Amino acid sequence: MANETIFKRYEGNPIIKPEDVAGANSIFNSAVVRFGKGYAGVFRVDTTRLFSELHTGFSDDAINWKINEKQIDMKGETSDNYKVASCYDPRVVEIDGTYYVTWCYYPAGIACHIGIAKTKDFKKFTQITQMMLPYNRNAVLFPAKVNGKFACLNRPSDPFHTTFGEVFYCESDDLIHWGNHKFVFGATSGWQRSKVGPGPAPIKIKEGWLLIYHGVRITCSGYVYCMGGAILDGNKPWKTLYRCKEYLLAPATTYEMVGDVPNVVFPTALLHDKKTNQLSVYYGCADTVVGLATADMGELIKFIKKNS
Ligand code: BMA
Repeated sequence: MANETIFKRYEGNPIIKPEDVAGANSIFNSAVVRFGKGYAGVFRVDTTRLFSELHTGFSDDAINWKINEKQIDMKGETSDNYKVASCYDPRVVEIDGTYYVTWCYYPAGIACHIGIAKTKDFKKFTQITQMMLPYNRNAVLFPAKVNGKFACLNRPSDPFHTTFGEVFYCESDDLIHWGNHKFVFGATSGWQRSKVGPGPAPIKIKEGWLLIYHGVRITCSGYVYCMGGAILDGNKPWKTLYRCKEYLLAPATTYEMVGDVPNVVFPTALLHDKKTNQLSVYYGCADTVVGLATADMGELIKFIKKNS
């Protein structure tokens, strides 16, 4: 299929559609992880009011999903405005048996920023804090502590459809107080000439951390979102060792090019099958549905290094 080099689209795409949940306008930019004998996820469901909600979902095979019709009932001291805050673009990561969800939301007017919550069972969710000050639109935790601290990649923003975007790193001892912010990388040229932001949680590899991210170019008729890949240093993840010049996936199918927001490939989750070394990336398509694409991890790492 068009523009596939390393990642190949799943032939049954899109795997999740709005008709999978009553009252949904669109389901996209969602996060899935391994959970028990199967898989669980936190899904961005935009309702027919065009209000964004976080819903849980479960699957035996990571392809066929049953998504909850009700939004997650968030507990915790900082969750007062959760239900009225339009919550979107979740990422989920497991650290030592606890699952952490980070997402963007608007608990105060137009000030988008980041919430963080934890769960062990995908039934009870407790918000830990509002982890980033406005304006920030994307945050994802590393799946393990880095130098003894929790670590996070994020993308500072503005209140609107930000024309800029760079990846930053920060760390925390307790998941509440975040600091020691560091610039990781910014926009360059071509498909990633306008802005970049972190995608799914990075995966630890021999060379460091494998990061899948989104890159945007602004064109005469709007923003075009593609997927890219980089390898960050293992101990100093703010140092970029390799960054692929080629995109890994660009909008080319009807479901990626046509939807509420055309021309969007927005990666938010990545599963690694250690037995087969296969990577499965879950990505939002045109802000309307969820797509799946797979790649061999060894091939991908070779490709990123060769085209860096
Ligand atoms: C980003 C986020 C995503 C969305 C994308 C394209 O800034 O808002 O939710 O997929 O824009 O519209």
